[in-house]
Amino acid sequence: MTTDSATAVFLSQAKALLGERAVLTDSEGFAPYATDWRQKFFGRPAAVVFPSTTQEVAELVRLANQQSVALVPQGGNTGLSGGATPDESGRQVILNLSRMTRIRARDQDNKTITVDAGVTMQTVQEEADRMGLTFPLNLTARGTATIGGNLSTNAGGTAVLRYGNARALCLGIEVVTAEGQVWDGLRGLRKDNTGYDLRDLFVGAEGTLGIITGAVMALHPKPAGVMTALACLPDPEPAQAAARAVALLQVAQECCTASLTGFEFMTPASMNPVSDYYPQFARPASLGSADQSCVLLEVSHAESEQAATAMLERVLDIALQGSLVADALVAQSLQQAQAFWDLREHITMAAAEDGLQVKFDIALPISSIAEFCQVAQQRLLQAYPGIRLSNFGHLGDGNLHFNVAAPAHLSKGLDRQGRHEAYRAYVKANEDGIRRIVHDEVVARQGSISAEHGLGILRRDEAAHYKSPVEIELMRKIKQALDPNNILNPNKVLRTPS
Ligand code: FAD
Ligand code: 2HG
Ligand code: ZN
Repeated sequence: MTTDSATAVFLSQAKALLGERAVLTDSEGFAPYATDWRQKFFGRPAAVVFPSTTQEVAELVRLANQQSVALVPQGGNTGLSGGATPDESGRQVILNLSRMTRIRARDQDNKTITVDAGVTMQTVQEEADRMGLTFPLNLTARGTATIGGNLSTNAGGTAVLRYGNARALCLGIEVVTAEGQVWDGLRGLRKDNTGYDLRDLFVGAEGTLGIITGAVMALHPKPAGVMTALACLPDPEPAQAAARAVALLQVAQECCTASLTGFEFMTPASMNPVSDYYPQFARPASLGSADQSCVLLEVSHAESEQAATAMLERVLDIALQGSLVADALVAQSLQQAQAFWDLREHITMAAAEDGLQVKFDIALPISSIAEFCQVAQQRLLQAYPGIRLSNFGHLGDGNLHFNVAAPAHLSKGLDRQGRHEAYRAYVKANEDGIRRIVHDEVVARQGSISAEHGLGILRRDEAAHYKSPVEIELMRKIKQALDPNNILNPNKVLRTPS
């Protein structure tokens, strides 16, 4: 039997199982599923299937395994590494979990919530809020990104500094294995040392080892007061500003300890597109000058808003006196705090509106950030004159999005479409070289080439380049043991051996 006829058998079985409406085979409807959020990767699936229960997922995987049909798990399709995009063979089937939206249990005393994998991050945040608690995992795509996707990418976001990433907030999971068995690991325990940590194997596996169908997530008490400030740094030179931001981070951590819940760095090149394409979310005109970088600080206090304000003001006083900060605004209302976050959260959207970039998601020891920024910036500008270095990110976690945008002059006189084509062509021609410079400098400082977005297809080969053969071999052995027929998201994370 050829793979194509195997796919046809699988699809007729899938239709019998789920009903015709839950199996999309009309290629005209593929667009939202076959391409990634950035429109960098374009796949051609055989179909998109939409199960709504764990049992349906298990049956689908069992059938796919029988027919050797490759499945590409997908949640909200907001991933930034191409992990949820099928290849161009026309044979892979997208297994989209967005119809699995049940809240399975709310446990106030244990401070946990148990959800289907297709529940969005925002829904969990809202449920937690109704329980008088908080679900602190937070990122801009919260309305679409799913808990299954968050766990599979081990997502980070803007509160990792205090609460950890998706892995740290996950107490238990339910998984459908590559053979279609269901592993019920939905334990809500904070401690559990009973052998190999299977949960943590599936978290961050980007759908290559199993399908996450449910999860128990940890909730936290709500802080009584949350205060936000936007500070601008004196240095017009972005690498120096990064050094200054690191110094500010040290002060903020000393003053606030665990109450520091957000510390986001933004260079002018990252904020300028927000002014251009989302002027309503631009940086406040009254704060510093347009060539200065900013830091968004958030402090959460268990006692009161006054206590949070006092803490934040102390940090800013010390910073202003020590010339770490040129100017700062402490949010005077929830609306103003939201405006500061809107600026930060629209960087990715504005960048996408500007055109394709070379995206980075690097992690470094905090102590190396300043020197890294200086060296990487110098090397990049020398090799690629005119590029715009749109550096921003979760500096408090040592995680920067050291993104590179094409030279602006390439779009002179062009309309939006022309600009997008010109920048796409530039990225295509130069991406490999740009990535090599940045990632060589990252790895030279014991950093990571992906802090929170994962490898997917984007960084798969680079991971193989930088990781030791021992590490890659161990990863291959795990993949072989858990997915012997290579039907789960093949060729992602690890290249399928030819
Ligand atoms: P998808 O994109 O659908 O899938 C991502 C990966 O997980 C794929 O490999 C897929 O195969 C796999 N997968 C999905 N669901 C399952 C499942 N149930 N079982 C097994 N495998 C599965 N990420 C951050 O970490 N921090 C940020 O601050 C951040 N900000 C973002 C801002 C914007 C504007 C956008 C568009 C994205 C941002 N992201 C960020 C990236 C993205 O939102 C996260 O990676 C998110 O966790 C992906 O969730 P998803 O449901 O969309 O997953
Ligand atoms: C963020 O921190 C996301 O906003 C997206 O991780 C980063 O656009 C990016 O490169
Ligand atoms: Zn990020």
